[in-house]
Amino acid sequence: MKAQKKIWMDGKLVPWDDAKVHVLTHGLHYGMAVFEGIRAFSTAKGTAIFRLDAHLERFLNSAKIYRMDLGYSLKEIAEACAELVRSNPAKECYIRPIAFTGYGEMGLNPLTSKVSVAIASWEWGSYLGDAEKGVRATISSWARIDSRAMPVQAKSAANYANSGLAKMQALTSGFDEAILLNSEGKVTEGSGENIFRVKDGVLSTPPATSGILRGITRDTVIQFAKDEDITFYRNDATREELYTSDEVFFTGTAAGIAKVREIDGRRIGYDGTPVTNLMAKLYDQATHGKIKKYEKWLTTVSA
Ligand code: PPE
Repeated sequence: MKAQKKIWMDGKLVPWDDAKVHVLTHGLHYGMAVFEGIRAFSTAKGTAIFRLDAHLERFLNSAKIYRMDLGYSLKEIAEACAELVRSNPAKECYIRPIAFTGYGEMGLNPLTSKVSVAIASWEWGSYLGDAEKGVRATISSWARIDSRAMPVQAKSAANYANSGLAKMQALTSGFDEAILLNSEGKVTEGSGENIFRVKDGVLSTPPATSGILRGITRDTVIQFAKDEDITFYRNDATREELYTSDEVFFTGTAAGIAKVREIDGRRIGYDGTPVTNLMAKLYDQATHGKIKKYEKWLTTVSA
């Protein structure tokens, strides 16, 4: 990671190297942290953050689920993100707001800990390897956490222990990414992305109730499908339905739209990937301010 100049911490910009926490920070021990992943892109009008409000709404909802009082409004956090991007050298960047129970009290009870909020930004390139070649994925033996045990729709650090285990298993077995099934054996998502498939021209993705994080990129692709008159369903899929799909792709802020070329040794998309390609093209153009009707999704932060 290339250091930037500033990090926003509890209301002010501090030098990158000074953005530190104590080792007895409550959230580090007990997993009480919620975060976001947002991207800023270059557009003809300057640097712009993509779907900032949608990301911050999810951030506030994650905090609400965990009873964390952030002490800042959506507008205040949005302004802080903008100020941070303006202060750092990397303009096309990844933005990471995080809220966590801070230093002061130990013991499981999170209610007595003060909540800290921080925002960092840095340059983050290709996330799942070579986009042109496509991703080699595997179905994980780790099941996706169940909302009876953890609030899966909160983007909380604790949930990522599940993702991390699946990711390590995939990488050490020679794959690029894991696909997690839920406790009923239905497809949920990747370790850090949602998943879509195409069969006979029909685009589909698992419903929120399957146990996924409801992705903003997923929502963006659903909007593209509507606008392009592509038949689209939210429906459950089994592993074998993925194996026999015409196309499969991942969506996420870090990953973008990432084509899957193989799942557990079964080749996917060998007859071409027209829907994936269209979605990737629209996403690239929309994020860079090249499609008028999607300009509403961009918040320009610097000229
Ligand atoms: N599911 C999971 C589990 C997930 O982590 C992400 C984003 C998504 C779906 C897609 O959500 P969205 O970005 O709103 O389309 N993963 C973030 C964290 C990646 C990381 O390694 O850190 C991201 O892409 O920013």
